[in-house]
Amino acid sequence: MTLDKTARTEQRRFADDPHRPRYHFLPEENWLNDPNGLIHWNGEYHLFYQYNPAGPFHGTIHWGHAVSMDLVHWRHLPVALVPDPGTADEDGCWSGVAVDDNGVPTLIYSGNRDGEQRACLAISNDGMLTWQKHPNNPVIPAPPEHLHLAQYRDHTVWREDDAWYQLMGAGLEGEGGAALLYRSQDLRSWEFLHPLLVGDAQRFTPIWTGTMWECPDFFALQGRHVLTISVWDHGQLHYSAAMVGDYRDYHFFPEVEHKLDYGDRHFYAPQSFTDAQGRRIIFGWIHEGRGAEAQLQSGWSGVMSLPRLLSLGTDGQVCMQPVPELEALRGEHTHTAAIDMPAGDEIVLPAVTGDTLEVLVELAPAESGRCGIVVRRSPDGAEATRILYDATQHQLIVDRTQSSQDLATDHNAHVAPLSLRPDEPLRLHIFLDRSVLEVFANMREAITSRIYPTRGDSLGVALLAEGAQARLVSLDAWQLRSTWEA
Ligand code: DQQ
Repeated sequence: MTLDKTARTEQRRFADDPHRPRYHFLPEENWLNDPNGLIHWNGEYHLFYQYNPAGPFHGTIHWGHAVSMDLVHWRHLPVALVPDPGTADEDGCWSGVAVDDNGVPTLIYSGNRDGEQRACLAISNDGMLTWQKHPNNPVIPAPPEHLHLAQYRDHTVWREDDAWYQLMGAGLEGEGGAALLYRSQDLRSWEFLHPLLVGDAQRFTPIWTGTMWECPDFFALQGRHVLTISVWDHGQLHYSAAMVGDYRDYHFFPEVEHKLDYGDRHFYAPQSFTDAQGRRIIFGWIHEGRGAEAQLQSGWSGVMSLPRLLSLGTDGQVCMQPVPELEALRGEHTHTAAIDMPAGDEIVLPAVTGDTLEVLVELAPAESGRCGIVVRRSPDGAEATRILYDATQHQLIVDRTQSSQDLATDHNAHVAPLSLRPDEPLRLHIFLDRSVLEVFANMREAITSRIYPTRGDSLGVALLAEGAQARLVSLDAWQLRSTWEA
């Protein structure tokens, strides 16, 4: 990342912070939440995000803005949207999207006023450096009258059959989350059509979808349609979910429904976009896993996930993989050849150590027991984060029970269903960036997590088999470079 003077000052300020990521995107300081307005414009990737310049937990939400040529190295740009007193967004510029309106970059976002959110619009005439809000904001002044809405905000907008279409996230009293479909000719005047889909808060299988769907996103993928939502309930952020199915006559017929990432609120409010190469790329907000006081003291909160490429897996589910551009971060490489992993002991890999690592590991599990890899391990094993495949339970687990001796940080395990076929190896692709851990397994599951080891020597990597012998097929590890150095 090329840094201006302010950014350099911030980097010096945080130089001794052992939890601050080195290659994930985050603002120079203070609060980040949802990715917004993702768009590939004139060869540059634009990332807007929910940003609170007053610090974690105080003040109003703005739109931060950054730009990148390669999805990896970002340059901070001036704050894009600031709440304006006396207008529809005076209490915050909440989440939304960017579209190309015949050459004019246009934002649709939720203006927040007096606890209500309404669709607002802003355009840019100078290549997205400054934004002019529409004088008649909000462009959708009120929700549909006949619906009993408990919640109403967030947007996705697309072009179809010579018109613009929009989904707004909602919660219907006594029913569940919903995505409300609107149509417009000009992005400024919107006609409500009907709910594209309504959830059922009383249904718990295959997953529960809560009482409100935040940040709906809707797009075509490999001949099918995907709706992603963020599951909200009475102020609690739960997880992001994906539904895959067919879109016909302005209705959506989902057939497959699953959690998008099993790190729950550590991959929340995701938003995706299509780049010039036709790739569908998604970012999510990686929530903190430590208390409010620790966030206030650190001076920053919230991290953007790595960009992930979306595809449909052989199981019909949405699959996320880190984009190949991330290979640009690779530094020193180590390869570990095949070895047997007897049940019981952890096998420390002395050549692989650090807190900013990419690891590609292939293991042959037994038919029972657990095997995996340990990261951020102190030499005595007192702190350790275990990433394990449980062959009996058919689960991938990020075990955080010993991740930190700071008991005020999250210690629960994250668990994803994962059934390997007979003879199918466990293939883990792991990105460790100090307090951030992103794990991708077998082109199927993802677990994003946060860990806060307290010890400076919690840098070790080890292999682990429990209950049955396993085998390491191969392990490649790279030290990853910081994107914060010029
Ligand atoms: N965050 C935004 C809302 C969205 C929520 C406000 C999801 O627009 O519903 O910052 O994290």
